[in-house]
Amino acid sequence: VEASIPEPQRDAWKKFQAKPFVSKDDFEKEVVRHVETTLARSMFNCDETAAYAAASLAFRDRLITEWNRTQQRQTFADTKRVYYLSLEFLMGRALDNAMLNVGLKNVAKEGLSELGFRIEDIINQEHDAALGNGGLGRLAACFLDSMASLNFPAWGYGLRYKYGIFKQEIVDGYQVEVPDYWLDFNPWEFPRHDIVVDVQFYGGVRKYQDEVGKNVAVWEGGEIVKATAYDVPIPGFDTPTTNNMRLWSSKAASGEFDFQKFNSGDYESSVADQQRAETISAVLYPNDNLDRGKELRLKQQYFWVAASLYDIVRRFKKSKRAWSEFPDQIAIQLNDTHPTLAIVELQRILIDMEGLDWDEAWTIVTNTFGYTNHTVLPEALEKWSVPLFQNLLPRHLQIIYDINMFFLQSVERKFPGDRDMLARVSIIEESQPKMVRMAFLAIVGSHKVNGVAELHSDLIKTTIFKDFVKIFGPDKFTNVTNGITPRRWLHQANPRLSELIASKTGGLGFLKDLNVLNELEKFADDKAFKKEWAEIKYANKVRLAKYIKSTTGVTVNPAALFDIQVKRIHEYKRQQLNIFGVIHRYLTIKAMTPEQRKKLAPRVSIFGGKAAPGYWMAKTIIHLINNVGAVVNKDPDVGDLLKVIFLEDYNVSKAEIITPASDVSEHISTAGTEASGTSNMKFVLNGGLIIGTCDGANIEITREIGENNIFLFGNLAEDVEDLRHTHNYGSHTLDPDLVKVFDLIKSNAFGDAGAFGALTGSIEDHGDYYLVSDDFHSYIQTQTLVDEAYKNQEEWITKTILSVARMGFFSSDRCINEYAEMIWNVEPLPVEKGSGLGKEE
Ligand code: GPV
Repeated sequence: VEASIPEPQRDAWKKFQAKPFVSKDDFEKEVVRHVETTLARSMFNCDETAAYAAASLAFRDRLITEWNRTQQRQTFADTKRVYYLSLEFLMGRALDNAMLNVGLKNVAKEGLSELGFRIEDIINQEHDAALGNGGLGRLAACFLDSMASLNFPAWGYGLRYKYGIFKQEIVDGYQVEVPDYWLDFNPWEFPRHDIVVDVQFYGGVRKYQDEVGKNVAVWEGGEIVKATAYDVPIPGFDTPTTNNMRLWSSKAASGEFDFQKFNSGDYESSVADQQRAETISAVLYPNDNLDRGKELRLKQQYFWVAASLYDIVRRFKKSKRAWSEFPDQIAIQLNDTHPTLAIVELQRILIDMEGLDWDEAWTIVTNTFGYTNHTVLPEALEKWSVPLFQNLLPRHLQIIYDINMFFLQSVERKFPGDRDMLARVSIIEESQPKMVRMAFLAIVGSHKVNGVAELHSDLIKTTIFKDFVKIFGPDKFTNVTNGITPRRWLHQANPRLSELIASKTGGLGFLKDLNVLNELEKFADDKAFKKEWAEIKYANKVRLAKYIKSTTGVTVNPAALFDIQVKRIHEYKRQQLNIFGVIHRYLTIKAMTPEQRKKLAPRVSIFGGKAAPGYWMAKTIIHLINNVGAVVNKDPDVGDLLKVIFLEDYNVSKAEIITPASDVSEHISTAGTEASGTSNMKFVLNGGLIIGTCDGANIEITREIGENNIFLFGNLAEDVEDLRHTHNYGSHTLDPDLVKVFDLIKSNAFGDAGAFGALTGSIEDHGDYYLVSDDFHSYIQTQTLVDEAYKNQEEWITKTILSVARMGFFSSDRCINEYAEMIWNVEPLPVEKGSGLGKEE
């Protein structure tokens, strides 16, 4: 029931409408009010936690006012909306972002200072919202920022995990996982206890013919779990548009607990039911680029998809439009295959609940969805066992079989008699047990499929989805190269650099049109500019050096070359190549004369990243890095020339400190394995150079910034398959320098070598699938070039300025505009800068 206030009473509402604060005084008033009322504290009892809480609540109130207006404006305009379905949103902290996006950070800074606090300390109180694993989740967060900043009517839909990605502790060199309970105090979410959706699981399907002979399917029985909405406002930068991220939380259908069971004395099991339902949204699966096929994960997926689609369809039905207009009003983007069930769920709603014909419904479905693929790694491609599916979602399995039948019939018409083709492209894999191939279902049910960088989009067309290009034609497949939001990854993470750029390019306009950075080219040889530029890099390195000292106890020299690799630990990302290279450097230093040592550029090798808890090889790599650090960092022969640091618990807020402090960063995946990578973009945008393979977005970064400004090495994607074949069926001799590294490890130089046997063995004895040995020589040589180039600081600085100047392409704003035009067919809803927006700049 809509509870709209009648016309005559609305004047009172308008008179007292909430007004977002703009001035410092009004901000302080809000903070004091929240301290004294919301938090029930006072000036005698206000620590930094309380000040953080009050400042956040003040900004939250402000955001929610704009959120309300935005939603009203979008509903009234009734234009097409985008729904971005993602199981991960790696948002990081919200306060700093909110202050900068509404343009009131200086107001808040002065206000907090008058109230007795330093803004940095307050910002640091916030717990990261870490509802994601890595690049895929952070991409979703950057996209939300861009969609709001560009005024697109767009919502994100996800799960409100009680536990985000685990916190990583390093104990004796090993990774230990600690649960991340982040909801203790979260001012950024609004529980919507009025928005609750029933989600059904299990049960069975009854089929019959109705009076007019139509086939009807009824999904009945089973159990119901309730989905409650929690809304998180997403403020755009320098615009009032404030979009919504809606996260679903699960609860048992009977509320607190089952009163019937309770009354019949079965108290324990009624509480147990409750617990079981809440398990669905309890924890984020900590795997990156890996599918484990667990039932609870499928439950999460359906729970989230069913609640989101119910919500979307409910909103559409209020408009009283014909169903055929659904795709004109709604675009749904599937962030990887995780939400692919949405395709089946919409078809089910249309045919089972709304009574549409199959074909009519299917046209609507396929015109609504777009699917983004983020990997070609076979172990990451989702498959669900048919028996598991049959049990959990019996009606959906039937619909999948029907979708597959109609699809295979169309393939048969196009390629008559090609049985192999039918077997290859079938959505159902005829294995034991049979499996549902989610990527194939996503392709068949979407109108566009995109990869996330040019090489990757080419690879999916020529490898894993080759047959589908033949079936649907090449136009169904497209590329949208990833991007990052310059608001967080430049303005927020690197305020001094942002300020310098603003002073030379006429204000903060570059944050809305990143191509404006081009204007920096003319300063690439400007002495005074270069000096300021270098000073900022140095200051950022000092900041990181302090952080390293305080967290690891190791002193590093900020004048050394900072070489950083931070990302999820994965064999394909090849942190092992990096650490073997470090060991090689250690051997080289040990063999040098004191004179030779004087000529070497001091280096700090910095690693960070989490390993999936069940990924033993990744954990072994972490262990080796830490053990190498323990030896190298206290070796008097080495001193400042080499330090090896592993930063614990890498996350978004730490990335904001780490990224601006690199001289070089490493993006060294085996060619053809990293779909895009996005931290490569962040590092270059912050004035760091890259050492990288010809993989993912590295290739396009090279094209944009010029090959003189990047250190590329290693085998090409096109040669990887042959090399692997040679390893397995030809001769496989290891690189001699790598053999020396292995010999040192085996001499127990870094602790009991037994601990690293699986790692060295994967390369020596098990085919070296990731081509570590093949690329080792080229990697070492390129690192030597880095050493040499760093000695010429003048040229180095010029390279970094030119690189930053040419990074405009990698704004996530460019990405979102491409999605909007090529996939979603949506327009922004422009909005005049109304009252209430901060007018700082
Ligand atoms: I599939 N990605 C990720 O972070 N987790 C996953 O489970 C899968 C993909 C990443 C890719 O590995 C990156 O190359 C890419 O830049 C990122 O998704 C965003 O597209």
